[in-house]
Amino acid sequence: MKHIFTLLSFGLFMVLFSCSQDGPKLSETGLIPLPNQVADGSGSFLLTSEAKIQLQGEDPKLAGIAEYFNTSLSAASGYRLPVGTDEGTIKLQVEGDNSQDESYELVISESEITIKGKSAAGVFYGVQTLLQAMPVEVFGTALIQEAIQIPAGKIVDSPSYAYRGSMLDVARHFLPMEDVKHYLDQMAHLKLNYLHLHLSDDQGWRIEIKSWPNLTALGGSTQVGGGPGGYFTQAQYQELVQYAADRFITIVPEIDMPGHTNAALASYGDLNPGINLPDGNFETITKSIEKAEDEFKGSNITRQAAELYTGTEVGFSTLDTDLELTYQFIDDIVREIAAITPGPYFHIGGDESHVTAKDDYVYFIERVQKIVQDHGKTSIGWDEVATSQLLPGNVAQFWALEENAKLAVGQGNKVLMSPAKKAYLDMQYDSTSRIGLHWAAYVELDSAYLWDPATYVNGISKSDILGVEAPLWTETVENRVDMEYLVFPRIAALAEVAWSPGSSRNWNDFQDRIKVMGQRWDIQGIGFYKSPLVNWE
Ligand code: TNX
Repeated sequence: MKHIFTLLSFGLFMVLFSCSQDGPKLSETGLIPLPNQVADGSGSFLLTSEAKIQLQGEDPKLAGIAEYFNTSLSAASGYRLPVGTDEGTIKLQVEGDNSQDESYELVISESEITIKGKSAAGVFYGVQTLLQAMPVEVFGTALIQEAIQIPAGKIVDSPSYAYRGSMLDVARHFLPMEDVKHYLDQMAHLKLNYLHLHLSDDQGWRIEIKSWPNLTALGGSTQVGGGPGGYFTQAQYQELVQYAADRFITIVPEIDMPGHTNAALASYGDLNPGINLPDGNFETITKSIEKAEDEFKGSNITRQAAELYTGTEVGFSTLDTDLELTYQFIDDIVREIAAITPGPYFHIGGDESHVTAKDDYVYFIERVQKIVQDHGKTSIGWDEVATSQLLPGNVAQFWALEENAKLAVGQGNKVLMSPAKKAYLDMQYDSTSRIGLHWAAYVELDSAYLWDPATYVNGISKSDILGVEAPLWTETVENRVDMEYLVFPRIAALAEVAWSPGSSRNWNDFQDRIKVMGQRWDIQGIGFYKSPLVNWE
C-alpha cells in the first residue's frame, strides 16, 4: 500500500515536473515589441505566493515598480508578493543612474528571475516583458489555481527610439479620465513612453486655464456632433500626469494655434476680429486687422465672439497675430500648463492654419516658441512650423509634407515621425471600417507595421529622428469602444516600429505574436479590430 502511494506521488511529481517543461518557450510567448535578443533556456520558473521580490539599488522608483508588478498580477494570482531588500527570488535591480538609458536584461531560471536596468525605466520595461512571458490569463481577473509557469531564458533589450508616443485628440470628442487612464495602461504594456494630449481645437477647449475661465466654461461645453463636451480641471490633469509617470510615461500637452482655435475665439470675443456687415451680421476677419483695414476700407471693424463649432471642417479659424492680447493670452496659457507639466515638451500645434497669411504665421510661430522657452519648455509643432526659424532643440512632428520635415532637419532640428499614411490611428483599415477617415490612406495592420522611420523620408535618417508617435484624431470616435476599435491592434505595430530595430522586424513573425497579444486584449475585454490578415483563433 505504502509502495503504491509512493508510486502515485512520484507520478504526480512527474506530471507537475513535466508541466514545467511543457509550455511555450520564452521566444514563443508573443512578446511585443520584439526584444533585441531572446535566448531560450530550459525549464521554467514556477511562480507561487511563496516568491519574494528583492529590490537592489538605491533608486526610489524601484518600490513603485514592485507595487505595479504586484497590482498587475494580484487579480489573477490572488496574492501580493512581499517586497524587501535582503532576499527574494524575483530580483529588481537598477545598476546605473542614467535615466535616459531604458535598456534592461531579464534572466529567468528555474530558481530565480532577475531584471537589471540601467535606470528604473529599464526595470519597468523588464517587468512588462516578464508579464508577457507569463500565460495570458495573468491579464484577466479569473483566479489562476496552479503555479504560474514562466519559461526560462535570457532577454537583452533596449529601444531604437527615445520617444515612443501616441496622441489622443480629446478636443473633437472629449474622453473622460477613466478612458485616458485605460489608454495609459495599455501604452505601458507596449513600452510607449509619451502621451500627447491634443487639448484644444475648433470644437472644444479641454484644459482649465484659471486666468481665462471662459475657455472651459464656454469653449469646453460642446464637441463634434453637438454633445456636451467636457474638460480636465488642472487637478485632474495633474492626476493624469502622475498616473502616467507611475508608468514611465510623460504627458505632452498641446494647445493648437494659430489655427484650430475656434473654441478660444468663441470664448473671448476680444481675441476675435471681425466686421459688422451692412445686413447686421458679423463676419470674422481671418487676417490681421491692419490688412483688413486696407481691404475693408470704411467698414466697421469690431471684435465679437465666434459661434461655437461642432462640425469637422479644418483650417477656418486663426488667432489675430498682430494683436498684443493674443500673446498675453498665450503667455498665460503656457505659464499655467507648464507649471503642472513636469515633462520637457509643450506642443504648439501650428497645423493647417489655412487662413493665416504666410508671413503672419511665421512671425506668430517664432514668437510663440520664445514664450514656450521662457516658461522652461521645448516646443514641438506639426511639420508646418519648420517653415519658420526653429529654436535649437525644438521638434517638428512630420505628418504630411516631407518638404517641411526636411526643412526642420536642414535647420539642425529633430523630427518626430507620424506619417499619416502609416501612423494615423484614425484612418480606416479598409473601405468597410465602421468609423475612421481615409484622406491619407486605408491603413491595414500590415501597412502600419511595414515601414521604417529611418528610411521613410529620403534625406532623413535615424539620427535626425527623435521617435515615432501614433495619433488618434477623434472626429469619428465618440467613446471607448470606438477608440479601442481604431487603436488596437495597430498601436502594437507602431510600438514595435518605435522600439525594435528595423533589421529584426518581420511581418510573418509579428502575425504570430500579435495573435497572443489579441488573447491578452480579449481577456481584458478590449474590443480590438480583428484584422483578416491575422489568424486570431
Ligand atoms: C489632419 S494631422 C489634422 C487634424 C485632423 C486629422 C484627421 C493634423 C496635424 N491635422 O486636424 O483631425 O487630419 O485625420
